[in-house]
Amino acid sequence: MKKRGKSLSTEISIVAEKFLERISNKDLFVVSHFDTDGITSASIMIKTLKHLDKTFSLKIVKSLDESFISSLPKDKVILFLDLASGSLHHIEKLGLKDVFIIDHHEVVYNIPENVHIVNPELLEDKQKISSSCLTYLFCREISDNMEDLAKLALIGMIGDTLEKEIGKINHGILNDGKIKKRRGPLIYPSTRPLNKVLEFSSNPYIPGVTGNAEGVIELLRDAGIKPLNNRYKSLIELTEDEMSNLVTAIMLRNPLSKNKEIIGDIFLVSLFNKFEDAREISAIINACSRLGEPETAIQFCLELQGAKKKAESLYIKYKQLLLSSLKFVTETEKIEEEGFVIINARDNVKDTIVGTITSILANSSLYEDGTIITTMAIDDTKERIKVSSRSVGKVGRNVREVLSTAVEEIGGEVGGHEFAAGCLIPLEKEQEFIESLKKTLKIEFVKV
Ligand SMILES: [Mn+2]
Repeated sequence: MKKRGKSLSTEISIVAEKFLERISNKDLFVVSHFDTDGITSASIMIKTLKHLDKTFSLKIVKSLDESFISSLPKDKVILFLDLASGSLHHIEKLGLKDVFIIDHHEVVYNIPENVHIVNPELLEDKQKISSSCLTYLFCREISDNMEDLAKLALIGMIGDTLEKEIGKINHGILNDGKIKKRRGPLIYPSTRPLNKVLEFSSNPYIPGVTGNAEGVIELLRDAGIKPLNNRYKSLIELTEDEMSNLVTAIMLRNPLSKNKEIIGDIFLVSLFNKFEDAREISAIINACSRLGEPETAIQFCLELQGAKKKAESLYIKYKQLLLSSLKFVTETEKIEEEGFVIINARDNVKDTIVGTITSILANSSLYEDGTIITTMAIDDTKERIKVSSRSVGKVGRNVREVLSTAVEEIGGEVGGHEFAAGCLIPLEKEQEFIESLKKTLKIEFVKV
């Protein structure tokens, strides 16, 4: 596809102007993705449309497929956030008239004439930026006084694990809203008492400290950090000296770790009038959505009364669900052969967390580098299976290609990339898929 030479801001202002014109005399229907980036994008858009006194309908979806797109109202302006770049062929075929897309996923098909799209993938000066940031920049263009929404843009970046790119986006986002930044060790969350946070820290894993309350006290003593009235400071309450002593103490226990991996930017955002760790806010939003309550996630982003309590209790439930699902997949009988593992969890693992579970397994030390782990879970329609594959250590075969080959005859669209991919297959093809996947993995293994 030919790249456009324009800058991102020029693209945004052209599309924004068109958008204002179209919604001035037509109804609007917004469709957004259910992950943190999609939820924050939708929340930014909702606030902006309210500012503009524009009514609209909203739908949050796990993914786009042909039947969903065909159900969209043809007489309305449709705005897709954080998705649709891979569905342009369906949009064209189904004859949607007025379509706007703000997204950062790969653009696979030609762009139909009636589709207006903001996507850095189309530009020569391509940058890694979340849909939430794109939506924020777009909304800043169509309305005034949007600065308070910058924090949501930042949370979306973190949700899409683009935190390392945050410093590179030069659109003033970090200066706009109530955002604080501090350099320090990337242990999490930074707003809770250090002893607890260190004890449960798995990333980074600190030998002798993670899971060891006495080791934690010793480390803090070495760093010269003492409790006050029996309470330890949180990471962000530390003085510069305490912070650097803490980094040294952690590194001494973990000689393999490099300074640059342990230290990074910690972002704090003000939500419900309190500064919170942006990583934790992102995790709370993600939890609500994956438990099937994206509306709570949005209410939480909009700082509506009652939403904080609800969202936090879903977050606790989600963490428990992750633990019980992990216990299930580690203990259940699996198909294990050289180079691959297949776990058919059926309805014992929720389809929305099967990707997370597979990633945790792939990042654990349970399997050798290059092993392909595939987990299957029945989704809530009870008619489909969500399949998720990862390659351990991010080396070896391209899992997206493996899955594509395996579903060739069964049918199903594979999304993702070389080390992490997924797809949906019909439930009645369960056994056929397992056989086909085994065959593919064995052939691939011989080739390697
Ligand atoms: Mn995204």
